[in-house]
Amino acid sequence: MTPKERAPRRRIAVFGLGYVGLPVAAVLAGRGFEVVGIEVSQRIVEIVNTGKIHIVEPDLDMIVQAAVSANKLRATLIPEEADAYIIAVPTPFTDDHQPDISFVRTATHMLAPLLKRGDLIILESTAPVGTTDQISKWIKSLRPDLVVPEEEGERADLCIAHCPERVLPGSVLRELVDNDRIIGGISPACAEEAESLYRTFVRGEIHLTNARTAELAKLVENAYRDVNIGFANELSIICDRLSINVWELIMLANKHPRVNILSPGPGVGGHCIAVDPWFIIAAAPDATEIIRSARHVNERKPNYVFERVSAAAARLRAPVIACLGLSYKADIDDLRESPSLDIVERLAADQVGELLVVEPNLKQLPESLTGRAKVRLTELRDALARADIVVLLVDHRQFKRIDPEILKPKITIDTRGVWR
Ligand code: SAJ
Repeated sequence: MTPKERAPRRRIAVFGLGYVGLPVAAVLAGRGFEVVGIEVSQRIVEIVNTGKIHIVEPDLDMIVQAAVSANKLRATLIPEEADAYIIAVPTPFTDDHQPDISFVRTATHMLAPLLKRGDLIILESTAPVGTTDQISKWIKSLRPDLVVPEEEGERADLCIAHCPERVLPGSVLRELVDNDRIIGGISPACAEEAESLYRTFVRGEIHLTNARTAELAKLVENAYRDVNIGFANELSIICDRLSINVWELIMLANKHPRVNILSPGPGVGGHCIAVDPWFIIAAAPDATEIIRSARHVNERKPNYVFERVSAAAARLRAPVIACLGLSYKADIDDLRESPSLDIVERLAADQVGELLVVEPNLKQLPESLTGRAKVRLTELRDALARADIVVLLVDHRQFKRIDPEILKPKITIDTRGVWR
């Protein structure tokens, strides 16, 4: 079906109202589409339908509230018919680092019975190479009455494309609109159809390609960042050995016009950078030496920090340790794959001292730390007053404002270079 033959798209169903799906749904609703979010969590459905949000993300609450009040956005547990379907569900990995696309499969099975000629299906979730083709294959078997797109095939009943999300948690709404986008269609016509929808809210350039290239491009963006951070983390360990300040070193090296080293930290967290490189490794295990090594360097960094803190604590009789931050990065509440949480869990398990955990974005400790003796969520001021050792794990804005005088008598371990 050509664009001229079909009615304009008005209704959009977004599968998954998480860190990606909810902002996309709200932004599309703000452009006048009738958007329904399909969620497996009853709690999230209820929160969104009251115009509220279940994550910490600047300004998202305002646009969700506006979209729900205008009756342009609602959430439901049961899939509903639409003109375009956007899949924004998690794509985690299994225990042995193999990609798990079962949520994509479930979403495809949920939307397949609702499909009609002219519909558009977009995969936003980061996914291993071949997932978009796989969606097409699933639909082909579930709906033999519809012609699915094949490469170069222009006369299909459906359009299927991959528009990998690129937003940075903490700046999602700005990046959703301003970032360039890559759109990979199963056929060129699919890419163009997806582009016409994304053009309604994307101000950045939109680059069209095939689905497999778009899938790998997204994985490569995150693997590139992981390799660069791995390099910085390796430098931080070398510098500790040589008694050189790694922050000064990187700042100086970056004065070269063609050098841009990222920052070391306690490790790499989040649901993307710590996960996506494994999708490339799984696809080409014997050809991914650099990507794999960077993963290993970054995965080992929390243990390195843990050992530094343990060594400092071992020198004191009853050490009180302030652990500043639990989230995987600054100014958000997301704990997924968080190296800071990993470090605090290890310190708690080893009972290296009394742990005063400061996390301004959480109201209570995560389950893994609840009920542990000598671990409690503490206000920043109280933690700084009592601690012998202050470990900065996340560069939250509250921690950047700490008066250096307060820290002077204490042992400080600054994993982010905030107090350099
Ligand atoms: N980190 C460092 N040093 C740095 C930068 C980051 O240690 O110099 C750490 C952070 O503290 C964090 C982790 O890396 O633990 C990842 O944080 P991040 O800010 O680099 O990235 P994410 O995971 O929040 O978002 C990334 C982004 N990808 C790229 O920048 C290439 C975002 O654009 C993607 O949309 C997102 O992954 C995603 O969903 O894939």
